[in-house]
Amino acid sequence: MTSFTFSVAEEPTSEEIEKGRVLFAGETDFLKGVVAMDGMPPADRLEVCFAGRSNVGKSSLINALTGRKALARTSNTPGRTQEINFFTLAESHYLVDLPGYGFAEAPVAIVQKWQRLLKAYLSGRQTLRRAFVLIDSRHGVKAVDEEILSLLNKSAVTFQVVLTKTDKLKKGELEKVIAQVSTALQKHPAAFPEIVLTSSEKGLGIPTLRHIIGTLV
Ligand SMILES: Nc1nc2c(ncn2[C@@H]2O[C@H](COP(=O)(O)OP(=O)(O)O)[C@@H](O)[C@H]2O)c(=O)[nH]1
Ligand SMILES: [Mg+2]
Repeated sequence: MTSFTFSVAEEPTSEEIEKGRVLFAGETDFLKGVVAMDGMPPADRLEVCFAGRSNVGKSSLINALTGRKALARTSNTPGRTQEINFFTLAESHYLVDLPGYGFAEAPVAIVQKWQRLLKAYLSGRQTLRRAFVLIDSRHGVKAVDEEILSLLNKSAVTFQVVLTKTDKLKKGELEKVIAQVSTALQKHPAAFPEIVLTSSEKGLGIPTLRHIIGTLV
């Protein structure tokens, strides 16, 4: 079996940071929440999506990227949103907030509906350039994450792991979780070999992520 090496995404240069900043300084708006494929907006621009278990910090990350405090609603009540939420970024991008998973109390029917919609979205969206899979840096890759990782791997969408809430960790702990994530990603060849470390609270890694999104074509 081929072995992949995962590294931490490099700090962008000041020029690259500026480009990312300019992109994300563009107007951002909530476009629509989608519950079925026929509700998707036209695939007429570059698209990235964000996936992660409930409470991982997905809404906070989208808010931090766009500099909008309440664009994607953040809340302490996990598992509420079962819609795929589309946000416009400038005239050129869609940012897509996928429904959170791993909410133990969700009824089976809801989970199945989520899986069907997600599968259809991930395999059928021509303009989807990258999926960011958010992993809580305190927990690493858990069994609940494996399903989305496998789904992404099968759908041939390049995905990149973003560690969230790194402000909650000490340096030694961060290195351990990076190693754990790298090991867990070995069996998923569609994984992009760079991990992004972020803290929405402290703004860490936000310019890096903006830069990464800005370089996708
Ligand atoms: N310390 C810290 N807390 C965070 C960070 N990002 C999110 N949170 C908290 O984690 C909880 C869940 O965040 P939210 O963005 O709603 O998660 P979502 O369910 O994945 O959309 C909230 O209480 C946030 O304030 C972060 O970078 N650092
Ligand atoms: Mg959310």
